[in-house]
Amino acid sequence: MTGTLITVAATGAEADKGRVPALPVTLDELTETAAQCRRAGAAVIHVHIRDDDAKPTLDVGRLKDTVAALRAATDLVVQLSTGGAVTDGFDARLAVLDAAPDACSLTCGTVNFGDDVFANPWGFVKDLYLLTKERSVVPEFELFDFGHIAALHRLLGEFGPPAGGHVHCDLVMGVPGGMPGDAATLVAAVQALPGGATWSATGIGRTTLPVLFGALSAGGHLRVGMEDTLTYSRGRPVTGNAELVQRAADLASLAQRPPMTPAQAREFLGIGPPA
Ligand code: KMH
Ligand code: ZN
Repeated sequence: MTGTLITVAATGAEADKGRVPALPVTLDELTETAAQCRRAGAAVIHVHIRDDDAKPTLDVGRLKDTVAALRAATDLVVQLSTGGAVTDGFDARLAVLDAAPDACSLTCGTVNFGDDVFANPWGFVKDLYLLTKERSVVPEFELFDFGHIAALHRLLGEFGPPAGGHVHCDLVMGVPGGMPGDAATLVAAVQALPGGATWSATGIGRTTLPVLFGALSAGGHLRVGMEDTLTYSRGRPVTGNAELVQRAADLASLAQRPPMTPAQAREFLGIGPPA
């Protein structure tokens, strides 16, 4: 059994800074959060950025500055979101790779997303996958529902293995409109993954803990962070990303699978040394 890969999804595109003051939205806040989360046990940071008004943006110049600042502040694997916000267009989402991150998210299908739709039609998924291979950016396959797993099989069957040669997935569970965040669903999803694939899981909102415990017991890895969860326990807002990482690291250690270092994570995911 390997150690546990812990990814922190620190900001997301949905939470409102006005309502959630602890959300890291400036570059300084993000690098400070990254350093704290590294100390707490994170090995990968999943990154969404905000503009000067704290609104989500995919501005490539800002993304480049963010990648550089995170690399200067930490040795974390930098995984940029290509999902962005539900309002972002496909061209802007493809252009995220111009910022030359270590890794990126790659959602394998469309899903209802609360009252919105997170659009990932096959043509876009295919174009993004081919671009990750061309640019040698290691994708993490984001799976919000079972149809996304079918699309992942098709992607690998038609276009071969990803950059780095290893398939790592993230089960994003408990999104209103996606698969539920419970143990039975988690086990069924894991059984449907391509052979040899590794996986992390994250549960949105109140599904955080069931999914975390389920993933640890099923041999998976963990994603936590304020993109996915804004309360630490019932009625108690999260004070910052680091306490979510610390809780995940403590539970992983209790499960005899302590957190991987970023160097171990790079080897595990097929990502080369830091640029
Ligand atoms: N913000 C969601 C619409 C990703 O980062 O790749 C999409 C998302 C997935 O967060
Ligand atoms: Zn995201």
